[in-house]
Amino acid sequence: MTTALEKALATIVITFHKYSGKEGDKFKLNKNELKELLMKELPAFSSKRMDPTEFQKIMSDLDHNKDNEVDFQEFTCFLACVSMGFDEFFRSCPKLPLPGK
Ligand SMILES: [Ca+2]
Repeated sequence: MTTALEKALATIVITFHKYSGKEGDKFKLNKNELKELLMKELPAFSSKRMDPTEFQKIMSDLDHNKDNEVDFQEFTCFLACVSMGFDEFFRSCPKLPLPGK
């Protein structure tokens, strides 16, 4: 049996590789791949923030080791930050939305 959390972890890995495998180093996201991932997989997060200057800032914030690519570790740091934002948001809700409900 797979739990919701296990599925979520698998989804993170699968989603990363779905985009990282498109161009160049298949284990890292380049600018194009990161942009596509954000627009398709996190539209609420990316919709208003994707002008070239803002995107360059996001890319540079995520790219800790400054190799112009976002590896899985850098990506999961970003997801941790997004998760913390979600946590703060849901604390103000009377009831947490549970998977499958
Ligand atoms: Ca990097």
